[in-house]
This record gives sequence, structure tokens and C-alpha cells, in this order.
Amino acid sequence: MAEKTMEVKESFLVGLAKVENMEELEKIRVEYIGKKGHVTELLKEMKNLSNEEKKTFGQAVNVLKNEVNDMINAKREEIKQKEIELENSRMPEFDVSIPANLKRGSYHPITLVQRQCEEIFKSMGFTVEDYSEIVTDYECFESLNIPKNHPARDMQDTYYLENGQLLKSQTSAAQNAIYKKYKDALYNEGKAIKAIFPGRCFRNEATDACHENTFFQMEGVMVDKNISISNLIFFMKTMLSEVFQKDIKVRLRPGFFPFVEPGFELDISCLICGGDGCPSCKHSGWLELCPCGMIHPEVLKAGGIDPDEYTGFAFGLGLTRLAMMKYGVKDIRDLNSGSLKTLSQFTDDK
Ligand code: FA5
Repeated sequence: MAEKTMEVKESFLVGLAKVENMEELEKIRVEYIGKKGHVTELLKEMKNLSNEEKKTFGQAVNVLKNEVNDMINAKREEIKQKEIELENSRMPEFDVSIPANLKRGSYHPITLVQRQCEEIFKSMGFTVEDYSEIVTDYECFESLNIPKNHPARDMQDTYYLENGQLLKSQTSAAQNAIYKKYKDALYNEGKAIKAIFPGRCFRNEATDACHENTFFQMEGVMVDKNISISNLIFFMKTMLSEVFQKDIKVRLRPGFFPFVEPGFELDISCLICGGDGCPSCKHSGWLELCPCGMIHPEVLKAGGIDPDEYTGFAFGLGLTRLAMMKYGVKDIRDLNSGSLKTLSQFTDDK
């Protein structure tokens, strides 16, 4: 019987030496230690042996099985290593010291305008806040004095998730959280709440040259004792003159938003047509850019702030429209198009 075991081992070694790839290796594995393999078959011979012989032979077969298994594993590693070496040898040679001839990328015009606004407001003591794009009905509407079934909801249809949450239709959706975050510092340390929060907004509405279903706004709030409309106008004027670095014609007219009282629409004279009227400004010569107003007492209350003690202003700057005006982009849809022709023009800006 020992001879038979030896024979099987020798024929396995001869076969293994010829194996060159994983496929052949699997074949020989099955041929020797598979269910009907030569090593396994040896065990069937045991039935004709005495008990003593069975024991010795069984042990010998097990040792052989382990050896075959080990040799197959070793061969597998060897083949893998050879495959890696072959793959590496096929890689084209290149000189890492040659400078790359790639075109520099660029920031998106909205990012550029956003960063510029952030710098302006930071220099005036505002913090920059980040907020989720998915919010609750309470955050986006109810905390802003827009209860369920309020007609103001019609102006901002958005996209709803199955769990009742929604894609925020306005950056105002972060107001409640910001008031709650900073109210203790306001009460205990007398620190005014001064925050801006830029973000992506979504609306389920038809698109045209000045409307997109996905666009950016930048909200700003300031809450302290004795904040008035004059503070609001000062910050709006400073921001616009810094962004455009020239005098811009603006107009302030009454505007209705349930979360401010009084509320205003701040429009700028269209910089695409110089105020003559064009598709970018819906032929009116003016572009709605930054609605604003004094924060409604109910909104302050919902944020845990006593409106008899504190007042504040809020604004909702249309960042995407600001980018259009600053860079002379006639159609808002170009900004979301991913068109390199449009976007590569901004390469040299920081
Ligand atoms: C609001 O979203 C209010 N949350 C703004 C606000 C904040 C008012 C704080 C008072 C106090 P409105 O829907 O008008 O308001 O949008 C604000 C600005 O976002 C617009 O002036 C415009 O510049 C921009 N905007 C609105 N809808 C779109 C759109 N579909 N595409 C591009 N920009 C838009």
C-alpha cells in the first residue's frame, strides 16, 4: 500500500511541475484531492486491509493529502506572483520628472461668488454655517411662521421624500437651528447672533433663463437688542458694493414673506442688459436678488428668543443670480450644465 501512496505522490509531482496557470492548478487539485481524486480514492482500498494496516495506511493517506494541499497552495502563490510581475512588465515606461501637460481646473463661478461673500461677511463679524439639504417640514416652513395649508407654501413647491422630509426650498430652513444654537450666548454673554448660511436649494418649478430647479442661496441673520432696518440696509449695501466693486443701482420694494415683518424685495438693475430688459431679467430691467426684512416675532419665539427683548433682520441672497450678474452669464441653466466651454472661462480666478 505504501507503494501505491508513493506512486500517487510521484505522479502528482510530475503533473504539478507542468502547471502554469490557475486553471491548470484547479484541474490538478480536483484530480488529486477532489471528491473522486486519486488521493481520496486511495482510502477506498482500505476495506481489504487488517485493522493494524488500516491505521498506518489511513495516516499515510492523510499526510499525503495535507502535503498535496500545501503544495497546491504554494503553487497558487507562485502563479499569482508571476501574474503580477507580468502585469508590471506590460506597464508603459514613463518619466515621472516630465511636467504634466494638463489644463488647470477652476472653481465654479457660484463657488467663487460664495467665497467672496463669505469673506465679506466674515470681515464684518458673521460666522459661516453649514446646513443639511434634507430638512423637515418644521424647519423649512412651520418654524418660519408658515403653518400647514398656508398659501405661501404655493410659492415654494419642492421635492418630498417618502419619510416626509424634503429638499430645502430656501436657506431660511436653517434659521430655527441657528437661533437655538446661539441663543445662550446671546442671553448669557450679550453676543449678537450674526450668521450667514449658504446652501443649495431645490424647487419644483419650470426653468427659464433666470430660474433653475436647483440653485444656491445665502441666508444671513443678525439678532441683537435694537436691530433695525437701517442695519439691514447697511449690510446689504456693503455686500453689493464689495462684490461688484462698483456702484450698482438697487431698489427696495415691499415684499411678502411670512417670516419677516416688514419684508422687502431688494432688486438690482440687470447688469446683462444695463436695465433695458432682456430674457435674463424677464424683460423688466430689474433682477430680484435678495429678499429681506425684519425677523417676525413668531420666528424668534420658535427659536427660543424673546421678541420683546431682541429684534433682528434676515436676508436670502440669490447666490446663483449674483454669479450670473457678476460674470455676465445670460442664462442661469448654463451654470448647472457642466459645460467646460462655459466653466473654463473662470480658470484664472482664485
Ligand atoms: C426666499 O427664498 C426667502 N427665503 C428669502 C428671504 C430670506 C426673505 C430671509 C426674507 C428673509 P425667494 O423665493 O424670493 O425668497 O428666493 C430668494 C432669492 O433666491 C430670489 O431673489 C432669487 O435670487 C433666488 N431664487 C429663487 N428662486 C430661484 C430659482 N428657481 N432659480 C434661481 N434663483 C432663485
